[in-house]
Amino acid sequence: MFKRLLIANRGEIALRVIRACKDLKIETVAVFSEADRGAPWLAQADRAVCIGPARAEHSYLNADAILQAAEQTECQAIHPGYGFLAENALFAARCAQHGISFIGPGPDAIRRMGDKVEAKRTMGAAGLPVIPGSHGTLADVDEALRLAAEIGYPVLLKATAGGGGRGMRRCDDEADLRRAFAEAAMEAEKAFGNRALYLEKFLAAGRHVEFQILCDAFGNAVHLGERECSVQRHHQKLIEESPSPVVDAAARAAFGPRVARAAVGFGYRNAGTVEFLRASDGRLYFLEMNTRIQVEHPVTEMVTGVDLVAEQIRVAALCPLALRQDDVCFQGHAIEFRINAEDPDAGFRPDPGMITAFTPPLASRSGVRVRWDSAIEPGYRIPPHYDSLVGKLIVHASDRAGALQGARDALKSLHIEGVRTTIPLHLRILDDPDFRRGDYGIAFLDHLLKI
Ligand code: MV4
Repeated sequence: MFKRLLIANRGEIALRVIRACKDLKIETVAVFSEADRGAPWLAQADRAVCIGPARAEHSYLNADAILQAAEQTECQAIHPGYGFLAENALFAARCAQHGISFIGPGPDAIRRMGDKVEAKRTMGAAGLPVIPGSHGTLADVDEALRLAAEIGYPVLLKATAGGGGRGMRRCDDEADLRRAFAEAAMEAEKAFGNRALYLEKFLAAGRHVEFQILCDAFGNAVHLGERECSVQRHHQKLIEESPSPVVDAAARAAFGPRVARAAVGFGYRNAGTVEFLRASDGRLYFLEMNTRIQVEHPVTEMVTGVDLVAEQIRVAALCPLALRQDDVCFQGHAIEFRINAEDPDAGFRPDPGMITAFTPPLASRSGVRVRWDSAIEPGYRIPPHYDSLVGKLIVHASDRAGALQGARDALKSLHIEGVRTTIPLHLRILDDPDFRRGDYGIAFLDHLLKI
């Protein structure tokens, strides 16, 4: 096992990684930008090193500064968390060149899944269902028009180098597609430095269902079930739950192992998430793979009892998975609420500033477990330079109804003063009849907010 590990991240996920390291008896080195000097999570690490100014490009995205900090403090591994350098193949390769273990998959796997056309080809070849569309990138608008006529409108133009919904264009007819093609290519060039596009049949009224997998360096893999992540706005998830209200035990047991095998098939290792669009006919179609630990990993941890971050570190240290598929049991229901410092009444504009008062959430009933993943405390000033997540409330109970009940109590017991937060919006969602029935898709939140 590693003796010392550097955490190349901040906030709640930095604290989450520090906790896993404490359990594994690994020393921790935290890095921080000047905006995060004296931040609460830094005191939990064995050491903290400043890596540059507030702007992320000069600190949390500064590979040179992070590698230098890791070498100076003699760290054997770097955990990237999520965001920042977590899915940067070049950074993973540079860690290897420095003899440092990157806690994640190898650079080739990161690169392959970062190219959305290559990811789709890989997963399709591995037997996962993919959405009908172009086989590879489109040479020009004429190829797009020919293909769209074949598969039928509406279609969706996607950027090969995009992902997470960035650079997508829905086209309802030929005129739409003619207009959108050049624009989308230009936007993709500007945003990702790659103008390549591909095309798919547009599937309406879908749900976002993602499977968690865990693979070691020896070709062993397990799946840890799915998460339902359809409550989102502008591709920012707000609520995630496991199990999905629409995936039963038989579907999970049939589909999960296929997902895990597909990842082993191209040499994947470490934790990963495979995203699917669940169409209105109930079929799951591969969308993309995220080669990192995700914000919403705690719902899976609460349902399976597996410490995903500790497992990430173990498999990176070349420990074989101690867990076989038969050992993974799914118990009860977990739901996560992202508490962001945002104003839901102002288009979710970030609302950074001082937390003047703070009371953590409580579990008020027996049979309900509450987890609060956060690095805030009273008097903490949320800097304006990073994302607006201030904490994640995760609630577990024996069934979904119990989890929703416990969630309402917990959200009401959680007090954050000084900044606007998403807490009132969560309470409103909890009261929505469609949400309560589990009858919601990716359009749910947009509809709720328009009323
Ligand atoms: C789609 C789709 C409908 N049809 N592809 C958005 C994020 C990216 N991973 C893929 N996305 C979508 N791809 C086809 N062929 C609808 C979406 C989509 C979506 C997917 C998951 C979660 C939220 C979403 C919100 C809007 C659109």
